[in-house]
Formats: sequence, C-alpha cells, structure tokens
Amino acid sequence: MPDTKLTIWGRANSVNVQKVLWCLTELALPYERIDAGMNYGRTREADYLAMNPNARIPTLAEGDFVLWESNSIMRYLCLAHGSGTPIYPEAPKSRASVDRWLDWTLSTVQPVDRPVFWGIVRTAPAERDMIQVQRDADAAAEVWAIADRLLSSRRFIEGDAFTLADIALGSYARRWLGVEGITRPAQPHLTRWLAELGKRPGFAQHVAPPMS
Ligand SMILES: N[C@@H](CCC(=O)N[C@@H](CS)C(=O)NCC(=O)O)C(=O)O
Repeated sequence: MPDTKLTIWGRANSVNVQKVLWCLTELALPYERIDAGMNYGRTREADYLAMNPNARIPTLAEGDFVLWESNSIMRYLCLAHGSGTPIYPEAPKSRASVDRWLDWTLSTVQPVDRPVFWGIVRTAPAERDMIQVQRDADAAAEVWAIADRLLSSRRFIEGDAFTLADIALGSYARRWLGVEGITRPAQPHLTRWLAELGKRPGFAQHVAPPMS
C-alpha cells in the first residue's frame, strides 16, 4: 500500500505555506504540517535540503514523492487529489488562464509585496524606514490596480467561479490590504473580492489570522 499521507513542511505565517493550506482545505484533504523556516530552522539541515535544495518553504512530501514551489504544489494537489475540481479547470484555455495568475503572483506581485510586508510587519516600529516603505507601497499599488480594475467586472479573478487564481492572489491581497501605516489608494473592487474570499473556511483559518 503506497504511503499517501500528505505532509507540508513550513511555518503557518508564510504566505506561500498559507496558499497551500487553503488549497488543502478547499479540497478537504487531510494533511500533517511540520513547522520549518525562519525561527523554526530545519531548512538548512541535510535531510531538509535533500527534499528542497532551496532551503525554503513550503515543501510537500507524500511517501517518497517530494515537491517544492507553492503553486506547483497546489496544481499537484488538484490534479492528483482533486477529482476534477473546478478550482483548477481542465479545458486548456481555462487552465492556462488560471495558470497565468499563478505566474503573475510570483513574477509581478511577490516582488512588490515583499518590501512593504517586511518593512512593516517584520521590522520593529523604531527601525522602520517609512519613506522607503511608502515608495514601495506606491509601486505595489500600481500592480494591485490591475487586479482592482479587472475585479470591477467579475466576481472572481477568472470570472464567476472561484479558482486557484483566487487562492494565489488572495493570499497576497490579504497582506496588501492588511498592512497598517501606509497610504494606499481606494481599491474597492479588490476590497469587495477579499471580503468575499474571507467567507471561505480555508481563508479564514489559514490566511486571515494576524500577520507576523
Ligand atoms: N517561489 C517559492 C518561494 C518560497 C519562499 O520564498 N518561501 C519563503 C517563505 S514565504 C521562505 O522559505 N523563507 C525562508 C524561511 O522561512 O526560512 C514558493 O512559492 O514556494
């Protein structure tokens, strides 16, 4: 009997771990999570590096199958354990449309999110460079304006149905709209969409808790 227990390595306050945990909840899959990363360490130990040579989180282990990169993990969970789930649609055009948001999250959103999040949430108040953080927030606002415009005419990122695109982008949007102490333009459609995501148990459990 193959070992199909799903183990996720990674601390619960990591946005990339949160995405995966939210996805697991959407798919109603049981799993075990093991703390790793930052204050928990482990990621530079030989057995972890053998699983994930990046020394990063999350990592998925299922028997002797190991996978890193949070978006790849979410895709795998849908394909291997999602029984045709609509959150990762099968039709090529629909699937590619979802995939482009997963790529966009990593290539375009993550780089503008990081300095704002770290500059506030992971920097002691006395050490914050608020002039730089506001500059970084202005750059992030331009990226988020793209999603805000799009959400003015659709319920979810890829239309009427909730998909992996909402998980990937929604996890970062929670940080963007949740960081305090910066000035950001009103983005009402983004705000409406995030409130809708907030009703999903996976978001409420894994993404909504206070940022740290
Ligand atoms: N593109 C990777 C990024 C992985 C990544 O940078 N993870 C961060 C946490 S969000 C990390 O490992 N930080 C170092 C640590 O926690 O020790 C993914 O999506 O999985």
